[in-house]
Amino acid sequence: FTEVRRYTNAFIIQDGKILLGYKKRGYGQGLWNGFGGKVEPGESSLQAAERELEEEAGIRAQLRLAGTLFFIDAKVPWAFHIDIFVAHTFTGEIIETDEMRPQWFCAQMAEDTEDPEVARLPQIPYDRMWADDIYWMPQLLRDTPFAGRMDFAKNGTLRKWWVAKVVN
Ligand code: 6U4
Ligand code: NA
Ligand code: NA
Repeated sequence: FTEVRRYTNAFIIQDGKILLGYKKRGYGQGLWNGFGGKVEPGESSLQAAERELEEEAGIRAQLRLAGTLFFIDAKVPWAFHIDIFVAHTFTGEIIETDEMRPQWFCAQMAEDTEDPEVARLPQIPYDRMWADDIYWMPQLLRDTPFAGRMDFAKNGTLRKWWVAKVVN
């Protein structure tokens, strides 16, 4: 590959639940993920993340950088630099869009869940998410800054990865 392309991915984590979207089209179709997309020319990744969250889920939030990931996918001739953002509050009404079907998931261990409504939510569907997500989602849920690197093979399997905590 000869290019790096910048992307964003944003999660709302609130009261023991996490908002994910089912990707209805394009790259990662059929997987659950945060809301996000390409950073446009002239935008910061924060601006892009807030714009994409509104475009894909209909809501606005003051996002904060939670982590940074660098992916290589043997099927794609560029590398992905993805900034992961989080917010604990948002404004507006969550809506389904052409690209994403939003849904809340339980973001706690069952034994930690006191709110019965949260306990009834489905668990985070790691088996229907990008294979790397299970390695950094715990850091995101714990509010630990993280960085990572993942290599996907042509057949879609995760060949190599690491995730580390950012300490300063
Ligand atoms: P268009 O259709 O051009 O508007 P856009 O919404 O800008 O597309 P899209 O949806 O293709 O971009 O962005 C890809 C999304 O997939 C970004 O949110 C980043 C995310 N993504 C890509 N590889 C990922 C991976 N391995 N793990 C992960 N998210 C990934 O969790
Ligand atoms: Na997108
Ligand atoms: Na876009």
